Amino acid sequence: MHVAARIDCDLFCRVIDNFGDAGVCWRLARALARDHGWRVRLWMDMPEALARIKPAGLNEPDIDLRHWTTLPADLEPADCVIEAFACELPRSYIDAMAARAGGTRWFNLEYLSAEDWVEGCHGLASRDPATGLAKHFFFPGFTARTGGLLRERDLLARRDAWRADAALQQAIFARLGMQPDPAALQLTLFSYESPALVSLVDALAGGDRPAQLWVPEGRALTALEQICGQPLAPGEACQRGALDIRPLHFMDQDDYDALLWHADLNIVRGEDSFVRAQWAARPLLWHIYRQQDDAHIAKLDAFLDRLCTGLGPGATQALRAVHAAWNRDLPLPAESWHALFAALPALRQHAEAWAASLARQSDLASQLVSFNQTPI
Ligand code: TRH
Repeated sequence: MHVAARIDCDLFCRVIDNFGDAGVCWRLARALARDHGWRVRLWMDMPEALARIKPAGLNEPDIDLRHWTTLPADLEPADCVIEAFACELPRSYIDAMAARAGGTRWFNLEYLSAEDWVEGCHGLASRDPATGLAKHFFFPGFTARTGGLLRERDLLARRDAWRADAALQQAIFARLGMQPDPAALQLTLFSYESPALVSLVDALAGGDRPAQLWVPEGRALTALEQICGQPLAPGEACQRGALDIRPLHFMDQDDYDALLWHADLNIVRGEDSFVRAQWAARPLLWHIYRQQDDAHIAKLDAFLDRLCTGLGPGATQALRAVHAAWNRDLPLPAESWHALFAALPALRQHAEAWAASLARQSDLASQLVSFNQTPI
């Protein structure tokens, strides 16, 4: 019997800010290790960002977390080297890759975008001028001609099992200190600061239906403290009319998935929570990471164009209106929020179909593994 040799991988990650860089790299490392049997050395310059999303420790036998500053000058590079988000490898390491007996494969993992140009750039190579070594650009994306999205093999089965099992749900709610009210609209908030947040609070507070807004610690909770004019701490609730604001501790990444599975509307941001909200198959509002020259607006529109295909005109308009206000710092009248709340059943149905269609694509780690096997 032929036993395939295990692939060793060096995955390099620099944390620019927040948690997305660490969050994406951790998910990729875990999918490569668990789903594909790779051994991963994860080199991070700020392991403390990872510690926030894995507070109980990493506990992954095939992932070896190393601090970037401890990278030895004479390190033997791995079979496959992934540089996340153009984080720039040390010169000595690139030279060692070029000199490595048996060769090495080198990928740059790019940021996610729904824009059309991604298809033309995915898989292209550039050569290191000093050594001639090829580096391939690996673009995540939403179409078959991109590198796909991070989705571990068992994710959707775990999501569906959790949704079907009240005891599993209660276990997570108890761990997170949550008491969801079945009569209340359930929302989660993990965004950056936006002037539209105050209009959301007002619309929910003045609504006919009770609502619970679950808010993990961080920038959005701090913004809410200013809106409410009082400190908000995990474990405490703050009532404003029909709205019950529930601060939560920043939680393990896997528990955050379950929170997204639970809610009727998830307000998410950046890259990783944005993708996870899509796998939750529930309506989402995306606060995109702001870029210079408003480059993020083209990215946002490209995503909404894809997402809204096949969605009815009323729900499309409601979804676009709240995205425009939230991301362009525009005022948002209460009617626009109420239009969104009214559209939630249609948006949920659409989110289920959207997640199912995305799940027909090969996931990012599987595509990277296949790419790694193709001869250059
Ligand atoms: O934190 P983000 O804003 O991260 C990023 C970075 O800013 C990065 O520089 C930028 O390039 C990128 O966005 C686009 O948002 P994101 O990507 O959603 O990452 C958040 C991570 O935190 C994600 O892995 C989920 C995790 N998380 C937890 O583990 N526990 C929690 O309680 C919450 C709310 C999130």
